[in-house]
Amino acid sequence: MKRFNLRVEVLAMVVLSIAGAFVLAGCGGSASGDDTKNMVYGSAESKLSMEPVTGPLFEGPALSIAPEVKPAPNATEHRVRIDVNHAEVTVNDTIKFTGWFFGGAYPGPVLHVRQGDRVFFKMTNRSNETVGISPPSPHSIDFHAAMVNPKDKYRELIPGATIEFEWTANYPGVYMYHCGSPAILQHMIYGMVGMTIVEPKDGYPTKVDREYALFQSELYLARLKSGMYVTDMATAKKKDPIFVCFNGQPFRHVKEPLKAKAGERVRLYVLNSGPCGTSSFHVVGTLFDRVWMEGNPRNEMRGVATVMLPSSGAAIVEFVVPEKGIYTFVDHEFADVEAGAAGLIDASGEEVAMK
Ligand SMILES: [Cu+2]
Repeated sequence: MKRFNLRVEVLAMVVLSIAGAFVLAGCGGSASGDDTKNMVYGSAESKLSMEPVTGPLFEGPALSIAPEVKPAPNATEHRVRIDVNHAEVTVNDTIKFTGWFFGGAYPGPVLHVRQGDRVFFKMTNRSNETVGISPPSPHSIDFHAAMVNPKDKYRELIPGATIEFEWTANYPGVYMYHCGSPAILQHMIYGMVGMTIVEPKDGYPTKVDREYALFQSELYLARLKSGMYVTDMATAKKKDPIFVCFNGQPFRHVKEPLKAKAGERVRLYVLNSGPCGTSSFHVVGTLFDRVWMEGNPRNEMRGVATVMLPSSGAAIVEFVVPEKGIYTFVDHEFADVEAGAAGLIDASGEEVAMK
């Protein structure tokens, strides 16, 4: 009898295991189904021209300047222009340097679209407009959010040249774009970096009260005898930045805190541009309720204190402001905090009811 029971139990376990495996396989099938079926591969060859361009350095409703994240336009096709220029940029009260920029901004404009959208992109290398500031130079763009032939779409533009190409945002996420002209390190430390946000087709699974873009990047500068500052490849090669910035300046958001209220849910699109170091992103006084690595909600972690971002890596982090206060965000690699990688979220004002 005892033996019979044992056999029944073993049999039952085998049946349950097989049934469980079928259930899991079914779930797994839907959870990890073939995303690539709905993706768009291939696009028309890029077009080059030499027509003179005037007007603003960036154009398109899908673009905004960090920390602002404008909503993705309600369209499935986006006309986007981001031109390259050379200009002087202010680092802090005493330091300026001549950099190379996308859309005249450091970091370049945030491009915000939805998964499946088509981007019709146009870029002119306008470095020939400011010969007095800095010699013209070839430039290019590399969108990490795109899946295209780099040899065609990411080709180098001589000064004055324009490129047009299109790409489809296949994956939701937060992705870097940067100049890919050699030496890439040089073009990146000159300031040729920016962020693309691709929202999931059906939106995010959470609703937030505030959202901000935080773009971390390193500056490598040397002081000349004249007192001027210039970009410095020697310290870049040693990975020894003079400044580490959120949104283009060291300690920028200490001077200009991001606003929130106690009780609110805040979403940060955090990208570590590098180009040489990692970021250990942390907000003092709270835990991340959601972390979506690379900005894709399928790559989810919960209850996270610190998120590790490689060079060019990103995450969306969300948290609830637990009570009134001022919350500091940092790269928890504290040498980077000394160099400027810290900012504030000011939630000292009125509070709202927790949802
Ligand atoms: Cu460049």
